[in-house]
Amino acid sequence: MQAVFVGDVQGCGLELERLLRRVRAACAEGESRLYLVGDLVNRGPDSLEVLRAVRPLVDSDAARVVLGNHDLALVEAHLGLRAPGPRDTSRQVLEAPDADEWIHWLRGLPVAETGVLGGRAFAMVHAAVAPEWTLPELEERARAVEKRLRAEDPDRVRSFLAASPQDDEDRDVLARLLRCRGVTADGRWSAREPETPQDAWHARWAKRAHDYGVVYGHWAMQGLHLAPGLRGLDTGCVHHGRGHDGYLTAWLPDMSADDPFAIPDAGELVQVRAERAYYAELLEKIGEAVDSP
Ligand SMILES: [Mn+2]
Repeated sequence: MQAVFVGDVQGCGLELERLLRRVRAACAEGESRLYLVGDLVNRGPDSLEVLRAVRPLVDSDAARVVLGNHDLALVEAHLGLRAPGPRDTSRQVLEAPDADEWIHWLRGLPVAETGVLGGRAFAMVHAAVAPEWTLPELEERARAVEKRLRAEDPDRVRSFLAASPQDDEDRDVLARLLRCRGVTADGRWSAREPETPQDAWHARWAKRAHDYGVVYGHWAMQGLHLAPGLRGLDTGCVHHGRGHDGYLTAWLPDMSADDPFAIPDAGELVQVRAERAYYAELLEKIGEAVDSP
């Protein structure tokens, strides 16, 4: 079965539809399964439509999705832990008549997906893994986080999400998986663009010669990242025009390769250019100055 990894959609429903049409044409010969790196919602115009398009695919096992920080922010807003800001177009999900059900579905999403591509294991996370984690260690930590997100009692979920990462290791793991970009030699991590003495998380991960590859998103300012063992697929569709063009990207690995994460990549990239400058339009609409990256 052909795996199709899709970068951050962020409410770009039109581009997702176009991308899936092109991917279907590319996979006409056989079965495929989509893997979405998370952040289905927010900033773009169609958060609810994207959820409605993706959920049936997940329910029928035609797609797998990991939770992104913008998806989690919806859960937090629903639980009263944060107030949506003017740039948060994903509010439309909270205002939908079936909002409770969407929140329940979102908090049931995994925070890490793992499997095998060709001759190599892989992990898909929204933002990052810790440089030292083996694949079983990642899986163990992810399952612990997911269990807490899926607690039946919303009060338990609320207190988990409100916990300080210093006091609750699972909360720290959740934040790292969904938001990390930089790491330091002493093991600390940050959500910001890395500056000396920090390195990109994947630079330190790559030094460890892991036996698995990582597919991730979350880093539009970095853009497409193709390196041995690593595929970063956030090509900033929703940030089109902020200093560069934005695309929605799909990676179709060569499923017959011993190492589909090798460079040069024998797989295929399918990209759809953003139809409009969604983020600039949004800022204009709410009366904020249009920023550059
Ligand atoms: Mn993100």
